[in-house]
Amino acid sequence: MDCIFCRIVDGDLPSRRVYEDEDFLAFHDIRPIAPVHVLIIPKRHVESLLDISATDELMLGKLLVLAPKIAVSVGLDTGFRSLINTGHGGGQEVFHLHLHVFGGDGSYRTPI
Ligand code: DGP
Repeated sequence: MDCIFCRIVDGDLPSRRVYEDEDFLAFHDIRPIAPVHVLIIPKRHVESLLDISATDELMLGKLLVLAPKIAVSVGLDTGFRSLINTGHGGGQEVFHLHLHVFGGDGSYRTPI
């Protein structure tokens, strides 16, 4: 399996990290759609929301609890948008679950 985000977790590919703990990593998106655009990922490889089960409830809850903390830490203290693309039909490009957190000028519209 060759997963770009697993390689970022392992440090084999560079990224601009903004947060890391035992289970999660957050880093700036390489193709930002807003002035600030970060991705939050579980370190464990999960392809998408199509592949999760009840055993992932804690991980998904932690992901959402982390999002505002990380958003504020990168300057999005007045709010942010969040997005999860799921599967080919949902426009997902990288098949390692990630939450987009972006914002910064409030002048853009919902991208999809
Ligand atoms: P999605 O369509 O939801 O799968 O979005 C994937 C995002 O990942 C896209 O906004 C660009 C970003 N991305 C792809 N490859 C890399 C990479 O190597 N490094 C970083 N930082 N971001 C990447």
